Amino acid sequence: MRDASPQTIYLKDYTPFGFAVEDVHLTFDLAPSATRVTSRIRFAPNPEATDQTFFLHGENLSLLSARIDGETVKPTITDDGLTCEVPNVPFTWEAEVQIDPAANTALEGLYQSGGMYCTQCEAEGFRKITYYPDRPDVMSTFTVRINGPHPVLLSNGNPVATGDGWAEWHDPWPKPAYLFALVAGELIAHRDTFTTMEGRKVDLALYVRPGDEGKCAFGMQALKDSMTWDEDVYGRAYDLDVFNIVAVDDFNMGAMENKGLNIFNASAVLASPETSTDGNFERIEAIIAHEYFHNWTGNRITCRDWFQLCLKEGLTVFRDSQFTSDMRSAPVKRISDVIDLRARQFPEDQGPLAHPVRPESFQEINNFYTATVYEKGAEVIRMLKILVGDEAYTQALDLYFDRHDGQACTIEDWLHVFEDTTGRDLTQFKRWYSQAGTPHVSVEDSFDNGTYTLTFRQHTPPSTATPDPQPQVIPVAVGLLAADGTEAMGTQVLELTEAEQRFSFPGLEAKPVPSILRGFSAPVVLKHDADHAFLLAHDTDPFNRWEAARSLGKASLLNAVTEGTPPEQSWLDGVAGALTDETLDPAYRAYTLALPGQSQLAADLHNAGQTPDPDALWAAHEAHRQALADRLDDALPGLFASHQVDAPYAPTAGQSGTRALGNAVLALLTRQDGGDAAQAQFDTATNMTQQLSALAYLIRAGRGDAALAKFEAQWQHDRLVMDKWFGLQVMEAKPDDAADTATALTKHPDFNWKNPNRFRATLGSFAAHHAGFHAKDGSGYTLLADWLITLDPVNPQTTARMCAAFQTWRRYDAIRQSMISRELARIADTPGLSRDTTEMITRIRDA
Ligand code: B3K
Ligand code: ZN
Repeated sequence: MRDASPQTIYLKDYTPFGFAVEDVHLTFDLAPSATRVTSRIRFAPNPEATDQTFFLHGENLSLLSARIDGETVKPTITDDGLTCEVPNVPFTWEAEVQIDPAANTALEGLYQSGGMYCTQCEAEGFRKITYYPDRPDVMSTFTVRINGPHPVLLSNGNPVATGDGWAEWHDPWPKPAYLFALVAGELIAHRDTFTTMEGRKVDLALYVRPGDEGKCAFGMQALKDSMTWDEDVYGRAYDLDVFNIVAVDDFNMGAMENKGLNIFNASAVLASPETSTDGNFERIEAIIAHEYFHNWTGNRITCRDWFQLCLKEGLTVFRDSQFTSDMRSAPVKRISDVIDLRARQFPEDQGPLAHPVRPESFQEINNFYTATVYEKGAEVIRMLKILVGDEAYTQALDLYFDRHDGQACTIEDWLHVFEDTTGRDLTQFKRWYSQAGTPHVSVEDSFDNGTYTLTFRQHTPPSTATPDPQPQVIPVAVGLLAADGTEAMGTQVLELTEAEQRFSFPGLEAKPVPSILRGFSAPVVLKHDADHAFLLAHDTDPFNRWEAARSLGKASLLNAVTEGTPPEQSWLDGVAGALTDETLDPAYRAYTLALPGQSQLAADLHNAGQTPDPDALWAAHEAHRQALADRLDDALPGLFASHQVDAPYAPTAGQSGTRALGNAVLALLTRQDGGDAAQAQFDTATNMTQQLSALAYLIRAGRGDAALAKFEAQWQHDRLVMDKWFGLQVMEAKPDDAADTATALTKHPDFNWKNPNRFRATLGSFAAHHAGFHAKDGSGYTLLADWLITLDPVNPQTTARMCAAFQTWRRYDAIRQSMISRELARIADTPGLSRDTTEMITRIRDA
């Protein structure tokens, strides 16, 4: 049972641990309900520490025995660890504890999934395995012996020896405990090898449950591509003899970068054309790259404390986005990253959960694995690269790896390498790490005597986390277009540092049309009355060209909601023009068709001082899609036919772009033909991308029942495909039916709510259904709250994460607010509520 009043931890209170750990030996005797963990750890007093208290973290452990230098000791045990008298010279600590992996439903520490044993230790799960200084600045080598009857016994590092019923592993690279991992089970290995640029031959293996061996090839190729890319682009080679990945069905997030033994949610690694969509393939490639890249940015150089989480996560997200841009299309990747940033990070930054990229306090660190730390953290690095230039970025990174290899570092260390490389003072830039909130940048322009002037104003709305935000360093990439659409000035990066700043461009013949924030050069809200139709037709910057279509669509939708106007001609014409422009990449054209999400439109209305009506937003979306279908009516069958892939399925950028556009057109066509083309596609589909999109449109058209039944019969045996079946029905439900659909699915015999993937597929999809979740009668709020209350005692991490569905509650009308408030109170008052969920609900209610 957790503390009634959880403790708040502050960045400013950091002190080093009183002891260094020289090496760690662990022995595991595996048994489902009574696993024995024996530890032998060499400690030495840390001369740099002022506090020499010997405190070891430990939670839910039964201590069977403890010895110091062979003598039995009796430590003082509390809920969160133990203290003990120790000598002030190096000594050996030995302990034996017993744990219960079979009862571990929180999926943190050592637990069981589908008959196998696996671990998740980041951030603070190792303390559920044995007593240890479970903090990232304590790094050590580990030797692990596993005794168990399973054919596969894995841990970090290199294999040392193995025998009947046991295996021993040694990890020569000092690491914090959060990177510890162990896996045991009846697993099948998909093997390959990779030779590094240093000539080291690495044995690669992807371990899966029997039956999944046909879904490994793509992940393995992605791993090899990642290894090559990190050598080519960052000069970083792999450093062990083996690299293992294990797929696990029950996992709280995507994957985990444990040294030499990455553990993956099965959904983030298993792929086949029949069972995975193009989007799944791209996500898998990115996650494999992300976890692999952590080997240098996270593992070799780790974080001093959890406040520095963005040091590894922001950088690694940035690196995986560079990888995807290189492997696929850079403009398309940028567009999808910005869509994601606006959908997930902006609401966080503009609501009660706002926190700086480097937070200054927390109660439960798992609650800070956020879009702000990850995605805004990556944007900050992207800005830094824009500001210092590509060459200096490469030099700074080389210095970072050189200077800090083997260390646990801070954001200060990170910024110093840039200051030392470039001579730049990054004091003001550092505000990106310390201030919460999204800066709003407004622009005015004037033209006088051949000189064009842009005036920028930046303002960050205050938040509880940052009540008095100061101006930030904002790189604004700007280009100027002449009236005939040619470029009057190529892209220049302007550096905003003041609240108000002016930039002049002399020597122009006529007033140009500005293209501002090209490539989305900073994570800000841009307020600018641009000539979107002109930019959509002429901008040479692919991001801003897409952004122009987006802005037209947004304006048309917002006018429809506030003024009741029909979809605007400029948007219809612009999108029709882009859609039929064969010079543009199909994937890009598909993005041009997509409307800004209803939740984002709700945020826009709220920011403009209005109260969003979810039903009106739904209706506006529908009207816009219908208007587009009508506008393109004649062209749709031809466009559909010309965007089909004849070649055998491959998850390449080219093929998936063609399918994305073909399916975006099919969505419109379904509105015109009642679903005949979608039915035909469903009946003949040979890959999941085509099958699932056709199914979605059939549901939308109100004729999905037979297809849903057929899909279920076809895929009942496949957990990951059935997650899609659960999710899609909720996503595609009409607002009035969404809660009933979700409720009915929770009664389905295959609704295993303790499995995070299935829970998220059903309830997560429901919370993301804007009009369904915000149904007028409050049924959506009650449904989600009921399930959060049910899940919390079983899996606090997944529960706490999903509480974020309520973070936008202050946007809505008084009646909805009071209904949400009641549900938040009901969750908060639940006896024994976890620290994770308590912190989230408190933050959401307080602001
Ligand atoms: N580092 C892990 C996330 C751990 C989350 C702990 N609640 C995966 C990643 O970012 O690569
Ligand atoms: Zn990561």
